[in-house]
Amino acid sequence: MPGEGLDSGTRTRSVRSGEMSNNRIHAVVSDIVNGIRQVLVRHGVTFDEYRAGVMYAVKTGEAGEIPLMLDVFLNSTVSDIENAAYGGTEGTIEGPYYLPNAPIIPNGGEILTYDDDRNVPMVVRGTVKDLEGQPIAGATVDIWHSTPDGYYGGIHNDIPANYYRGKVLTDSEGRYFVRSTVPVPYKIPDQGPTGALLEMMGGHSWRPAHVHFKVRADGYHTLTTQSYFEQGDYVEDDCCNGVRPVQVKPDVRENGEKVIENDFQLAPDVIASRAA
Ligand code: MBD
Ligand code: FE
Repeated sequence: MPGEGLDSGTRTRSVRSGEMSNNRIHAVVSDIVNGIRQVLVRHGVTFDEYRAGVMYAVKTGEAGEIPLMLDVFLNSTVSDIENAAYGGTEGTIEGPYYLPNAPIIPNGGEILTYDDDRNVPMVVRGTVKDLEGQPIAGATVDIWHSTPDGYYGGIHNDIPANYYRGKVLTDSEGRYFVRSTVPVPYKIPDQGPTGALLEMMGGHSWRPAHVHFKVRADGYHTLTTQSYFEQGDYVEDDCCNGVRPVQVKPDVRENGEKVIENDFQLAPDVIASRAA
C-alpha cells in the first residue's frame, strides 16, 4: 500500500504546512521512480523513446504547462485521497488557474466581468456549515470561472486578474450569494504539449463548463471543488476526471438568471481516519 511505513505525525505535519519532511520525500519519490522504472521495463522503452519523453517534458515546461499537464492526469487522485481523509463535502480538482489574491466581493454583490453579447447572468449561492449542520459565519468562499469564451482572468489574453474571480464571506447564517456570468466548456489548447498529448492518447482535451470553489474557515479543512451544469457538454467525459456527481447541478433559472446552488459542509482540519 502506498504510504505504508509513514508515521502519522509526519503526515499530519506535512499536510498542514504544505511541505514534506525528508522521510516523506524519500518514501514518495522512491515509489514514483520505482513505478516509472516498472513501466519502462514492461513496455521495453527504447533509449530514443526515453529521450523523446525527456524532450516532451522540456517543451511542456517551456510552454508553461507543467501545472496544467500534471493537473490533467493527477489532481483528481489527490482529491480522492483528501476526500477519504477528511470527510465533509466531496472535493474535486483545483486545476491550474487558481489565484490566491482575488478581490473581496460584498455578500450579494457582483464578480467583475466584461460586457459581452454572450453573457448569461449567473447567481452563485448557498451555505457553509460544519459536519453537525451548524452554519459557519465568516467563511471565505473563493469563486473563479471562465469568461463566456473559455478564458481565465489573470491567465489568458490580458484579462485582468481581478475579473471572473472573487471571494465572498458568509453571513451569520453561513450564507453567501454573488452574481457573475455563466462559463463555457474549456478546451485545453491542442497547439500546446498537454492538449496534443491528450489527443495523441486517443482522447479529447475538453472540460465541461465549471465554476471553481475554494472554501476556507479557521479550524476547518479547506475544501476545493467545482460545480458543473447538468446535461452540459463533457460532463460525462471530462478530460481531467474532475466531475463528482454531487457537483452536477440541475438547470435552475430564476428571472433569466442561471442559479448554481452549493451548500458546503466543512470537516475539521484533522485527518478523520487518524482522529480517534
Ligand atoms: C481548467 O480550467 C481546469 O479547471 C482544469 C482542472 C484543467 C484545465 C483547465
Ligand atoms: Fe477551470
